[in-house]
Amino acid sequence: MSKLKCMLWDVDGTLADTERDGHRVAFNLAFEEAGLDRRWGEETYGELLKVTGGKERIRFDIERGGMLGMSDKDIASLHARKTKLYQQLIAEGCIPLRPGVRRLLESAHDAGITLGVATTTTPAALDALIGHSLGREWFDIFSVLAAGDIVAAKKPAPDIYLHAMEQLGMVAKETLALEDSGNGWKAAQAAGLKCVVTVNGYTRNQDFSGADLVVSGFGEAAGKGIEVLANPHQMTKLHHVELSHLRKIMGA
Ligand code: XBP
Ligand code: MG
Repeated sequence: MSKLKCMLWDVDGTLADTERDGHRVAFNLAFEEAGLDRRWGEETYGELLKVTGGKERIRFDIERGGMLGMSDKDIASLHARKTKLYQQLIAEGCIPLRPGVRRLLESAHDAGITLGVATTTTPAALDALIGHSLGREWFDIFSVLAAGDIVAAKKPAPDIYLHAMEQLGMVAKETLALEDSGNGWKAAQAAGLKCVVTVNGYTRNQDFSGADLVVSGFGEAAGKGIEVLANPHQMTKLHHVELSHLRKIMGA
């Protein structure tokens, strides 16, 4: 009997590379519309990603002197506009799923594994990505969509994972997290979960010590093969990540 009963997926950076060309662009458009002279370049945004949550990221930038004199209400309305602009970008189809994501999701679903989302992003942004990049049927396939302010503390706190598991009635030893960032890995680890990390340009050099597998992507059988950055379960011939590898990580 497999020990892998549930997979909890991070969203930004894991399902799709949404940060640089999605969220960052939407933040900058919102700043421009609001008459603010702040713009987040690609490198600056990479530094700002250490702060999870869009409202929290704006507040952090204000506190370090980026945009002065904004109240919490101003931040909330600026962020609400950013979310609308992000939804429009996603609806235009500018952000595809990362390689192997759909294949792994489908094979897990076919195998009867419970699937859920555990993300920091705003529910409306999550809905846009699911609806446009994955397909509307996934609103029914995912058994939980845990997102944004539903918990008091965002990643790296474990709260969103604990919340998702509670909603599903799942326990940590049967649940695998899929993440792309150091903050996400820390959240999964603190929730007691095993975790596979699929890095991207922003997260490649972050600390994933202790993670169960760190790869450059999930890859595809027909692709050129993934780069394996950490493989503590010593799986051989890892050209792309398959469900069998994830089962092995869970111990079955
Ligand atoms: C990523 C985040 C989010 C997004 C922006 O979360 O930290 O804040 O950058 O989204 P995860 P919002 O990788 O856990 O999905 O502006 O909607 O917060
Ligand atoms: Mg992420």
